[in-house]
Amino acid sequence: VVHDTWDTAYRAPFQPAKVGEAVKLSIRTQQGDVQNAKLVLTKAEITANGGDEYNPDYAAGKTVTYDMQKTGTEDGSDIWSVTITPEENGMYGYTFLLNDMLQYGDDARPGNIGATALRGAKPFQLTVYTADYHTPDWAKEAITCQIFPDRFFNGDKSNDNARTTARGNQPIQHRDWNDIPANHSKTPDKDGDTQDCNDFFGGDLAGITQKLDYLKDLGITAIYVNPMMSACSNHRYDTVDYGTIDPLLGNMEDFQQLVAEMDKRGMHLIMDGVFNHVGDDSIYFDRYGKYQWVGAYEFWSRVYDLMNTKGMKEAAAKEEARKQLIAEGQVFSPYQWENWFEIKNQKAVDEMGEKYAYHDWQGYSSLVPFSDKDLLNEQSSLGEYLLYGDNAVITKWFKDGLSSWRLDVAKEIPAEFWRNVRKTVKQIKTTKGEEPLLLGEIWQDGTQFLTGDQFDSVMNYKLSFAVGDLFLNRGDAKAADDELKILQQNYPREALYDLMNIVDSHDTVRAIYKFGGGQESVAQATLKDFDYELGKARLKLSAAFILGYPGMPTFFYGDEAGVYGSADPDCRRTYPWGNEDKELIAYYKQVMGVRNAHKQLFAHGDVNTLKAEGDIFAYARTNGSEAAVVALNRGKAQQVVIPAGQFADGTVFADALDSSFQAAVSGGRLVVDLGENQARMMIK
Ligand code: ARE
Ligand code: CA
Repeated sequence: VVHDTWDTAYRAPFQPAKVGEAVKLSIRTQQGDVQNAKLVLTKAEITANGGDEYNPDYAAGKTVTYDMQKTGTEDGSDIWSVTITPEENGMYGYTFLLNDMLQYGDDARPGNIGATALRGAKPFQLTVYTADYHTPDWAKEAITCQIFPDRFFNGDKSNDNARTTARGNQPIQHRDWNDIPANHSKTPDKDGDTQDCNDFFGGDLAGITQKLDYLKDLGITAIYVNPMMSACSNHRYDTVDYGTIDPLLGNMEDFQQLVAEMDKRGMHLIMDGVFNHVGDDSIYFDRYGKYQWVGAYEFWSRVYDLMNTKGMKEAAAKEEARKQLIAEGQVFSPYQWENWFEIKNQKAVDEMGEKYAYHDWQGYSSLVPFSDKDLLNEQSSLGEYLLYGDNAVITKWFKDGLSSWRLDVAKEIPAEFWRNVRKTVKQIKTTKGEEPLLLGEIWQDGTQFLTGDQFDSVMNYKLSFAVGDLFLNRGDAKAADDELKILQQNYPREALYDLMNIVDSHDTVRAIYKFGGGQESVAQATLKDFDYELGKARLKLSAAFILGYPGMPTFFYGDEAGVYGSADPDCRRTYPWGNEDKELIAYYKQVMGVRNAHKQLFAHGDVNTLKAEGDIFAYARTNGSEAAVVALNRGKAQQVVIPAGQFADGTVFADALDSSFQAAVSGGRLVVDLGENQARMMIK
């Protein structure tokens, strides 16, 4: 029995289907073996899978069974086919049922051919997206730099002490720009936490503004800045106030200046939207009782204290105590009325049940998730505040010049909220008069978010694994190509072309360190822990790869300058101003230049793999009359024969990275000399 999702004889189209578009599915069985074949199609329910993962649940979904027709017999096989036209967007799964007893489904190896099973066959995935799904062209055309603001450039020393930090106003710890970040696990704070993240280097928004010409000159057209709203830690995922800029980074004027200067250079700003949790030391939670508004934590502990002192024991007394506190005329934030947060208070648990136990985010007590995600709906003041209200956080920042949100821990927030975010945000234009970009932080397959009703894009960790681990580190170009093919099959083209293509981030080891053989188990990497030159050679390959590929190539600040480091926080070292690897910067500038010089082709053109074998990866980009062939060799020097039958014989490709090299298609092949760890970006 054969069904091959990568072969249009079995599944057409290859790409996801638009709502209302016909999909033809076929299966081949041994001649005479099968008397009837059925297609079992299920639209997945996306449900929380125990913990935090939202996964497709096929068992819970709506199932429709279609009879297949025997359409012919060839080479000893019967061919069965059926054409379906899904009417709703979403993630679908399908299996085949033969003779009403034998199932055939995905065998879980990358892509294509499946396997038979008596029961429980795993469905093949089929993506159906809304007919009007559109993502911003500026993102497809962008080259992005990701900046961790404390570590990029200290442009304003006067703000270095603009605030204290959490836990009863500890002073912030300053470090010398040439130091490396403290290893957090060694510095437990007074609550016994090990993730205090209280070492600061002074980087700020003024610093980014002052270095815009550097970024522009490199070829960067968009900047993704890690959280910059008021917070306590150096990473600022523990939001204190969604409405203000962290004083250590500057103020609203600095923000406006950054945006204005970016505007002048045609650059787009992507900001981190952290809407799953807030900081414990925030105006919303106020664990330390620091703010004028009484936050949720403070409020509920006061309620229970009151119940205690007055000996009020019953459930009804809680309500009484609450009213009494309000009557005392305190300034309450609107937030605790609906109990936005879960409270760490045994009395609360006893009184109201386990639901009110306080859960921190993944064991970090400084991050407090919203207790009840239903409160993100239109009827709640939390929903109002974040999304639906007049000056709601999510829309407000677009008025201030934002072009995009990168949405933190996207899978822990219900899809319904993201649908509403899209509905709201897509009605507004950015201050540049453009379409805003919604980009989710997703590490796994992101299909469920990319069917037209939620995000435009996700962080493409899948590609970083395919290109960085499978191809560049292990030398298995075929395995890498298979992974990329799965993305091409699962993600609608609109999404595929603005994915945030990365090789590393603030959450991973630096790519140069990984490519040079560095191990994550080393907390603070030194040059002895990896091979810098090898790492650098492969880093260059990765840059060429993603600059030639569809999607939004994104670089973590300093990668281009030779910054290395192990896992968080070691990957967040300062940018080495004055001590950069100039040769590496020149290379980045060159490859970015190639993409920017052929923007239409690289941003919008078709892609197809020409060769993916062992150390060699070559792919073509085509767009009307334009064409390019990107060829990479992560092994020893060799002459490579690249199938290029899609181009007419005699077509000449010239390497934009090496003016001395060109090759002409001959007999449907391109013969290309590739040195050790060499990339060529050859333009027709
Ligand atoms: C801090 C310290 C670290 C220290 C750690 C433990 O910085 O040095 O090792 O504590 O002591 C933010 C900060 C982190 C900080 C953390 C807690 O940036 O530095 O760690 O807060 O204070 C999963 C999530 C994904 C998440 C990653 C990190 O699904 O959403 O883990 N990423 C975002 C941000 C982070 C941020 C937060 C979330 C919290 O990008 O920077 O952390 O707001 C698999 C899974 C993924 C998983 C991934 C990585 O592939 O599929 O789900 O991501 O592995 O673990
Ligand atoms: Ca500063």
